[in-house]
Amino acid sequence: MPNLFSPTRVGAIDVANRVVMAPLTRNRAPGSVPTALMAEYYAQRADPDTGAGLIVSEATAISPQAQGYADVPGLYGTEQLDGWKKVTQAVHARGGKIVCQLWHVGRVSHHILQPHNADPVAPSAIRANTKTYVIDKDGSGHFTPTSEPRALHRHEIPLIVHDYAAAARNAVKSAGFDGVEIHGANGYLLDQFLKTGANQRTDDYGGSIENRARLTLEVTRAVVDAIGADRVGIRLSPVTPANDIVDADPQPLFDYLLRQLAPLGLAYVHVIEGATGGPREVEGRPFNYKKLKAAYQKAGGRGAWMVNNGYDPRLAQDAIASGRADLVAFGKAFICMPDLTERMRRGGPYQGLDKATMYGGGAQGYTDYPALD
Ligand code: 8OZ
Repeated sequence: MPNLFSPTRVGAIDVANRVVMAPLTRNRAPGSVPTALMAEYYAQRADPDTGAGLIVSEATAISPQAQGYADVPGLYGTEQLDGWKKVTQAVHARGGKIVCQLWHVGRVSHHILQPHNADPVAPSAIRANTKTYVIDKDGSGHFTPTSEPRALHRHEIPLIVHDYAAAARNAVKSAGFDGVEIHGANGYLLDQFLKTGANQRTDDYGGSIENRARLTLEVTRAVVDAIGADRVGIRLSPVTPANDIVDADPQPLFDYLLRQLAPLGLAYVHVIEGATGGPREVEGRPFNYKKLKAAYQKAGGRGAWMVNNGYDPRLAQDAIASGRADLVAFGKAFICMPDLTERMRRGGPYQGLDKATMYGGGAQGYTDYPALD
């Protein structure tokens, strides 16, 4: 029977344990370029004996337009790729594995973060009632409401699909990542197209479930064509309210999406259960994850099933031992415990998170959380 500490295969990637470091936005990449400090941070969590079997990088912009927060990294410029190369080399030197999370924020942005101060793009011109993170001229960072988006023209959509594929190629071929994770969750561009609350298009990307799922499927196929399915995962959040997103009827939408993804042969599917970073049950938004997984597998979906959100060591161990999941991703716990896997093996001790240093800043609250002796 597998447990949290048993090795497995995630597509083409051999992992030493079932403990995954979830993608975590930290806003420590000035000018979108990954730094040496970031390499140290990821390397601290990459040891296959004490840390993550697999690291999913913080969300990374696939293009300038894809950016929605200050000081998040990108994956489209030479300097960015050189910066990431240092990160992946540091992780691999410790024996770890790391995939890059491919990100387009869509409407969750601010015009001051966009090329030529443009309005952020979205399926429809509906503002998200949420905040983004900007840095003022004096260097102080703060959260501010997103700006009004504009609806994408039909002819712009293939360019975005192309940007995802190019970023995936950059990640694997230039930056040395073991694979990529498509960010289809948390109210960003792909989730905006999927869900009725943000998508009111009247063309073939809006309306029916088939139409709303079209962009996510086109992006996934393009990324698979670029780097091979066995190095591609996708993250989804069927009922999260994050970034003001909602769907009128998420179960048939996600059951359909997973049935369509199944034949592609992805390395893994990563599901956020409930409200991202919050309760595992969302009031008024029931969802059957078991049914979702069954729909995927019945349609031929193999690959690993990764779960996330509110897992404690016991719930995680149960999920693996019962076969309900193959991998469990931990976010906040990996910020404050670089050796989380070793701590779970020993049954503790666990240490807490300093929320004040989550977004922006330097080494404090980033690379200075102590490991066990
Ligand atoms: C927290 C702050 C900014 C971005 C996500 C990429 O929710 C994020 C994110 C989280 O997926």
